[in-house]
Amino acid sequence: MKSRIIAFGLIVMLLTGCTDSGEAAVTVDDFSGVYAFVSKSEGNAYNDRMAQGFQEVIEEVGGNCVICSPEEAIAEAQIEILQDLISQGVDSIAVAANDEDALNSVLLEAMEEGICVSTVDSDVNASARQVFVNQADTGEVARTLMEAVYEITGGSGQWAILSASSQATNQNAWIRAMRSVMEEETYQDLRLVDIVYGNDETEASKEKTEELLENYPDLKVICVPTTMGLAAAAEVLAGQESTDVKIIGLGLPSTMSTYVRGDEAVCPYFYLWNPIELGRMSAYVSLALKEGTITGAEGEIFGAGDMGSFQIQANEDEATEVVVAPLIRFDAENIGEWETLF
Ligand code: RAM
Repeated sequence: MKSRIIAFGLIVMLLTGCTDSGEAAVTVDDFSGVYAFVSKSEGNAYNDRMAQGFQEVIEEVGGNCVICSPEEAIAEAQIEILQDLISQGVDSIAVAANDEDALNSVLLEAMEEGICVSTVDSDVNASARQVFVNQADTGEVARTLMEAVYEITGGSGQWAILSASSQATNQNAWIRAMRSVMEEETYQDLRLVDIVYGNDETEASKEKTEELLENYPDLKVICVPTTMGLAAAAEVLAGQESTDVKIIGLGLPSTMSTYVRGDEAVCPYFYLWNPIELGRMSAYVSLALKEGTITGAEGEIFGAGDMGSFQIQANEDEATEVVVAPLIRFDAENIGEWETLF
């Protein structure tokens, strides 16, 4: 699988084999190390915004940043990139995982080599990384989306989910948590008829949306917890001659502004966090791991620049994480304030 690596500064030398891990002499408060960020896939503006935030922080403190993005959102492509990064001897790796299990052995190898390993946006097994930078509380994301499904359907009827890839840890965690919210009495008249996967690709997501419309004529809502999927589904619905189907989900204001405005808006409102801040937090965590301020254990506290002080928590599965921020709700009223930012 071909992968694309965007290199900065010193990394150019690393990629051409001009230096190795033994030369990266880093002492406390010395951020001259090499900090890698591996996104889920290229061509996704959300991933680019995260990478932007990561790079800003690393470069602010004088570190060297390398951003890697596979062509497709699949684990195999990330494994290849991770193996490259290990052999180049980077100091730190932050990865948004395309699979909960498949990256484990390569990440364990990285940690055995002394590389600091964290996940961001989408986790792996807790034993294969030091800490997860979680964009928002998983239960809160699930409940917020379920409440939106409830409100838009009027509390009963058919709804479906358009997800990213079927292996993505974050997507599956949100869907699992939504299923458990659905068991509550309030949601008994709602019927989840299908879950389809558009792989965070525009064309595939559009096709899956069209299939849902065709297969379920009584569908009321499609819940789309992926930025690529939400924009694609919005485009399909906006192109329909007449449809009562609405979408809700997690989206980028920059891609959704035309779809939340007006009486006929296909997406009355949607949610996200700030992906640039998420990338910035991932960088602060990478720096704190490298500096030795934290190891990834529950209760540890670290400084995240102007974002403040954060504490590592353990989630209900005992996996450690840093929860970055509450969700932001976007609608016709406030989207103008956000659409130029991300
Ligand atoms: C997509 C990706 C990402 C997810 C966002 C909401 O861009 O699937 O992992 O967190 O949407």
